[in-house]
Amino acid sequence: MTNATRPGQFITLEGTEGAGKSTNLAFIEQWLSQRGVPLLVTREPGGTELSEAIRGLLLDKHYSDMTDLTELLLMFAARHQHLHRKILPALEAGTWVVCDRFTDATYAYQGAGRGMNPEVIAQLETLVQDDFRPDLTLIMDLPVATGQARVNARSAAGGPEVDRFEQERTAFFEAVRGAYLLRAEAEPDRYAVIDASRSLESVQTQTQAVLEKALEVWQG
Ligand code: Z5A
Repeated sequence: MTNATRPGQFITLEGTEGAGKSTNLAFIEQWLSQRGVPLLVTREPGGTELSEAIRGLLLDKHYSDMTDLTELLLMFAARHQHLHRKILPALEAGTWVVCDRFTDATYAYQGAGRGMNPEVIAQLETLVQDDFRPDLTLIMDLPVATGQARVNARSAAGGPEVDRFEQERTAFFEAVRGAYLLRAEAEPDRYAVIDASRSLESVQTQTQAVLEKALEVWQG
């Protein structure tokens, strides 16, 4: 099933830590549901029972000796299960799927962050997804320091503990951010870059403009 022939739309959200993906996801869910769009919200790594179990391994600080290739393969193992057991069946049934992170995150984190060869990532992408790609990807962009300050404030307020990725240094997240922006620049039709450093209200206004356009295109 190619992007052009599937009845549902596949939208992904990306960004560095603390960019506000979870916050914006709730807004997207509400905005689309109010317009009668059948919707499934999910996340990566995760989204199915098995993929969530793999997520547990990937985020667990206990596995500090995980090799970069193990990490990459686990990301794609979780993705194959998620794609075939949850995402594709929903899209085929005409449901829109909004996913918190997808393969752009692999290019950004495992590719630019960890230094894994992008050609190897591309081979795994083809193996796992064939030619399946998101219809639209929103990149929530903000300076790394701003995102880190938000995450620290959230932790100080009793939020979740930092995970294996959030322990990384600033340079790692700078590389991740740079990779996202390069991908958006290379394929402007698929990506929308949201200025996530702005107020919540401004982020929602930017997001709404992107969704309105997507809905218009989909309705033909
Ligand atoms: N990963 C990978 O390496 N490779 C892959 O292929 C995939 C994933 C798929 C888990 O992802 C990790 O998996 C991730 C990359 C890796 N690690 N990292 N980093 P995740 O998406 O579950 O984890 P996350 O990126 O760490 O999510 P997060 O820290 O929860 O960020 P968020 O969802 O973007 O932020 P938020 O919770 O919506 O907002 C953070 C705080 O900021 C919160 O207190 C909000 O109230 C506040 N906020 C949000 N928006 C605003 C605005 N506009 N102004 C002020 N304050 C705001």
